[in-house]
Amino acid sequence: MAGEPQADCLFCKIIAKEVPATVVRETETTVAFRDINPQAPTHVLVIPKAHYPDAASLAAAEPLIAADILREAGEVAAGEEIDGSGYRVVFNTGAGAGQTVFHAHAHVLGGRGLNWPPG
Ligand code: IU
Repeated sequence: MAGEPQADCLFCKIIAKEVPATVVRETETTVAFRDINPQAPTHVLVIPKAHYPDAASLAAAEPLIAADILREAGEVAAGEEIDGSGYRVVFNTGAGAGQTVFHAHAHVLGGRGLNWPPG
């Protein structure tokens, strides 16, 4: 069923605490944890507990949870004290855009200068 945990999904395993992660925030619908390969001093992933392969399919099926992801991204930025200096929220969507884990996730990046356009 849509949104159900997937046995072969790494992020579903992190939600189930079968795979360790450094969790910084958790709500009824989301988990935020530090990226294992940080690209900035703050690099946190915010994921829905429901399994959807990318942000667009999450937003189509569960718009309130998609909104939770955006609100939590802001809470992470405030908690990391990068909200004042600026931060970036990124949803890589599709392999061609660099998506490697097909469970929707927002990257929250900050703590250094961020160039535009991104690579
Ligand atoms: P992407 O947008 O799908 O490429 O992002 C996936 C991220 O998941 C990437 O930045 C990885 O470093 C990160 N990650 C992780 O934090 N822990 C893991 O065990 C694995 C990937 I595999």
